[in-house]
Amino acid sequence: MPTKLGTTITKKIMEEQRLYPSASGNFSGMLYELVVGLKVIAYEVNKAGLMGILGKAGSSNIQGEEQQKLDVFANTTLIHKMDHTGYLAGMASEENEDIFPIPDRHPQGGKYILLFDPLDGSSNIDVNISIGTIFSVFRKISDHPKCELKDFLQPGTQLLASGYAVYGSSTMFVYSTGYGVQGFTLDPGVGEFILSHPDIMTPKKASYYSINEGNSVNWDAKITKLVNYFKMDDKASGRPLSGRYIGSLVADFHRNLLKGGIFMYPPDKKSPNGKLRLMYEAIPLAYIAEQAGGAAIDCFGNRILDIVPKELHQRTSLIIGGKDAVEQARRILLE
Ligand code: P6P
Repeated sequence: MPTKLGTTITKKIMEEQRLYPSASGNFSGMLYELVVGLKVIAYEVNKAGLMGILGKAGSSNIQGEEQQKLDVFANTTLIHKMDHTGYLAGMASEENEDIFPIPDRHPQGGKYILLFDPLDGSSNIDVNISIGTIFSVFRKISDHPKCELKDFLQPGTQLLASGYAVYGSSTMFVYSTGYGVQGFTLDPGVGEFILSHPDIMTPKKASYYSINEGNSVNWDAKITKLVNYFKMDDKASGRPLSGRYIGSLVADFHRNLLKGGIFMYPPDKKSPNGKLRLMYEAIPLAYIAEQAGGAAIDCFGNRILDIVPKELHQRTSLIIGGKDAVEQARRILLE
């Protein structure tokens, strides 16, 4: 009896395309190409330790952060995988300063805009801690044939899709096109992403809180009060929560999404506007969180998806996770 392969991502993308009778198939095609790029990154990440591509690349990104060899590989892979598909008008990467309009030598007229953090948490690569790729897709809104900055500086409410790959004990691909959150696990033998976590809903009850407590000396009093709230002993409300923080946003977010939790990266003296990137980290994950029944705000209580970006590499504070815990955080921060 042949083993049942299960629902492939190709099948799921086609199912969602059928929800749009007039769909051209370009959006599906763009997602297929992106998934292939993620498989290439997963393959490289999973054998990095054997192929001498761990370690520093000897360069820095636009953020001034030291790049790992795999950062550069992942970034290059996504750009070269996606630039000639004809589906995109342009791309932007957390690793690069400017937007990347599709070069004239490639098919023009793409309707979609792709943004990505090619390898989030890459400082964890050399110690075999899970890392990930985060992406988001918008529709091109500018009239000019070539994409413009305004095509990228759209609020999360305009997202067509977002998601992430997490390269861990297995490689998972989690995404949403607005019809809930679907989780796929890569079957390395077949090379296919198989639907393993259909219609993910994040538990209302948080089990974990995630924050870098090493920054506590730099927090303001409200943040300290907020963190202490989740650490307080109050069995009736399921507290204290367990602390879990591995310094890899995708991995911390993914665990909390599945098990119930809240991730917080507040502003501090080192990062007065917050450390995380609005376009490349906060918005795509906020979309996933809300599609899974959760919530995402900044430390002023603003809904992340409502924030209209002003700069491509804008930073933000982030509180993201189960709706009850995020609402509790908003209450404490705004009292
Ligand atoms: P810290 C990785 O560099 C990253 O952008 C996120 O993946 C992660 O959550 C955060 O920074 C970790 O930052 O300051 O706690 O090391």
